[in-house]
Amino acid sequence: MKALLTVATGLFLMTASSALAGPGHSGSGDEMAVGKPGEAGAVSRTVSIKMMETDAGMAFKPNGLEVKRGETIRFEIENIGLLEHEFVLGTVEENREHKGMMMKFPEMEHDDPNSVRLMPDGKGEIVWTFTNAGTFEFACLLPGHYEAGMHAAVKVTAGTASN
Ligand SMILES: [Cu+2]
Repeated sequence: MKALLTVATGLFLMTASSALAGPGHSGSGDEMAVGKPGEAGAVSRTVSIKMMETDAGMAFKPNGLEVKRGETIRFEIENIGLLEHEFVLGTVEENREHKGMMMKFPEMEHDDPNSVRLMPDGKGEIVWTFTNAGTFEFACLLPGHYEAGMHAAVKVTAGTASN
């Protein structure tokens, strides 16, 4: 009975996380509104992102980013804080939904190409191509962290990248 319950829980979590992927995720590889995983060879810029706690709450540095549509960015992400943090790229709506799931399942693991979760002193990297113009964000969706200040706008402008 116990084993059955575990299996059922696992299935539920899998269903829950595929529901999170949202429109546009299925059927088109990993393409999302915010873009898609990039090729290392196409990187035009490296952006260092630090995650930390501050006197006022928690933060990303820098606290915002502007890119051109078509640009491929290498994010070098470092957790210089004392708590676990994550970096999730998406639309504000996707992140809000995802945040709700994280409240219910704080230990939820995700292995999505648009996110990285780091322990203190941890470092990670995401190479991402921004395929659509608009305002997106990167955020930490661990319970309470978004509210403490861990979200930053990514503005993708319509001009085409020169590379
Ligand atoms: Cu955080």
